[in-house]
Amino acid sequence: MKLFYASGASSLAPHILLEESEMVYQLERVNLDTKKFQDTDYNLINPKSYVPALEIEHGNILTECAVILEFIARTSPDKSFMGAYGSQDYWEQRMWLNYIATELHKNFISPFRNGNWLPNTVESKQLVYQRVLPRLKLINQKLANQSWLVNNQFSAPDAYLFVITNWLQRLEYGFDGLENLSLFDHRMRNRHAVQNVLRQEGKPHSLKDDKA
Ligand SMILES: N[C@@H](CCC(=O)N[C@@H](CS)C(=O)NCC(=O)O)C(=O)O
Repeated sequence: MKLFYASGASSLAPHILLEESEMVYQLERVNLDTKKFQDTDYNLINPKSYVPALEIEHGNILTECAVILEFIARTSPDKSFMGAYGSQDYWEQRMWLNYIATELHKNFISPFRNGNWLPNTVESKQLVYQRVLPRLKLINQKLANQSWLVNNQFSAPDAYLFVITNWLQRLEYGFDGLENLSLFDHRMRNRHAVQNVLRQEGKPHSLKDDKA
């Protein structure tokens, strides 16, 4: 399997799950400014023009972060990254994956890269925060009495949530009123696999705009 990623982008979630899985995988770093990896046009791999993408065998590409996370979970069933299909845990994990993808991920990144639909201004940054804060508070509440999102065990949506808590820091929103999320972020950073991945990925991807 080969993961196409950009440092610190949402591809961080499948990267963490791959590392946690202890499976053999390869990485291909994509430059989101040029949409190239090595000297190749990344749009040939993923015409949607974004990361993550996971090549599961030559020419067979999966996209969409939540789907890739579920695929990795299914490929390493002994790790319990997702419950058995149809179980209560499974449906809760599906709900969180969808919630993070639609309510947080896409609301979060809008203003911070050239070419996105909101200009990169102070006002945009405040608008984004107003939009995501109630959603973050809901998760903060959920984490009041448990360490992980579902059944108090690390699972696929936790890897995705870490992308968001990592962005909260990177975009300097901080964790005011979100103390349980801050503790969650610490728990994630203490995981061996997460430390490996952060070390491997290095500095966040955009050089044009440090807030991207
Ligand atoms: N719907 C996609 C969205 C992926 C996405 O927005 N990826 C961002 C990075 S977090 C990206 O590569 N954007 C392209 C760009 O910034 O040029 C998913 O859920 O995986």
